[in-house]
Order: sequence, then structure tokens, then C-alpha cells
Amino acid sequence: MDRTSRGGRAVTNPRACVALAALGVVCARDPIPCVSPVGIGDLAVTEVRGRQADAGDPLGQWVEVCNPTAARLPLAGGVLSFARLDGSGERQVLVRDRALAVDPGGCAVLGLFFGAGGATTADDAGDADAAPDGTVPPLPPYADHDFSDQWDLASGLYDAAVLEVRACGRVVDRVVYRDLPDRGTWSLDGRVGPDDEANDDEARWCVDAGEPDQGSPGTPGERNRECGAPGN
Ligand SMILES: [Ca+2]
Repeated sequence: MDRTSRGGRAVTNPRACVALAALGVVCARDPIPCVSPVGIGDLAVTEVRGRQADAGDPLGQWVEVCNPTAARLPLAGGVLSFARLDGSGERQVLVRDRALAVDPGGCAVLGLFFGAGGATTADDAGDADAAPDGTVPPLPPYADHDFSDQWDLASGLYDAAVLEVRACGRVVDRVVYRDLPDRGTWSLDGRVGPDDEANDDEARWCVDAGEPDQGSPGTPGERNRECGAPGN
């Protein structure tokens, strides 16, 4: 994220604070500063997987967010914001999992995973939930947080977007992606560590369509491949 564009503000959106407070997340109204320890640049977006050409793709649409700091960072109350490139159509998802955190040097994968098993709509996903024993279809092993309940599953993630990671109203990272591949992921070069400034450079990103026989999964939760590497 361009540091010149960072707000670095405490929470200024009262409605957001009310929503967060309702979930037990400490996020006081302005002028009391938010207590989230996640600061500007503490998390960096490193990989995005959108809708796939294979309509039966079971691997989900997701965002990988990595923690380059030496501290374990909670994600509860964090927000992913997706807007079209012209700023319109903003959609936000809130991390409601109070236990979710990212270890130092680790990554979290947040996304739409009700598509696993073939469901493409919320209703379908609901049907999938209706197992006689009440069990919920398992998420892929790399999925840390599913926000299908906050999204129009029929449309999926935007193919092009301004994506922001926010913590209690503070913009932690911002990236722009312009054309998600329909096979594999849009991936920050594995030679580049998770970095909120390095990931501003779109030339450092590439398509990871490796392992097509396995559905082009990308590298969710793991270090990205190097751009230009064989099979990439
Ligand atoms: Ca990865």
C-alpha cells in the first residue's frame, strides 16, 4: 500500500463500531482510539483466487493475507473491502471468528468456500448443510475463515478490484488487482516477502496456474511460487 495514501486513523465510522461492538470486538466510537493491535502494514495481501473456469471447482475463492511482523495478530473485527476499480460497488466482509489470528510469518486464507462440493448459491450451500446429522461440509484444510454468509455466492469475488484490509477502520493494506485468472491465482512473486509496499507493484504479481491436474490451487497459506518459475 502506498504509505502516502494511508489514513492511519482511529475508527471514524460509528456504524462500523456499533457492528463490531455487537460482536464483542472492542472498537470504541471516535474519538476513543480503536484497540486493535494490527497496524498499518502489519498484514499484506499476497494472493487472490477468483472464479474459476471450471464451474465445479471445489477449492474456493479466497484472499491470502500474510503477517510479516514478529507478533501474533488477531483478525477478529478485521474487514476485507472489495470495490470496483472506479470505487463503486464496495462490499465488505467482517471477520467474526474471535479466535482467528495469524502467526508471525504466517498467512490466513479467507474466502468463499461454500462452493466446495458444488454449491454455487447460498441456497445450494444451505442444502449442503442439511445433512441428517446436522454436520456442515468441511472447509478445505487451508481455509481459515469462510465469509460465504456475507456474500452473493452467485457472483463471486470481483474479477478486478481495489482490495483493502482494515482493522477497526484503519487501512492496513491496499492492493489493486485488474484481472483475476479463471485458472489458478493472482500471486505476489514468491521472491518478494509479504510486504504492504512491495505488493503495490503490479509487475511483481503473476498468475499461478501450476498443478492444473489438481485444479490449479495456487499456494493457499503457503509461500508463493516465484513468478516465471516452471509451470507458472
Ligand atoms: Ca500463497
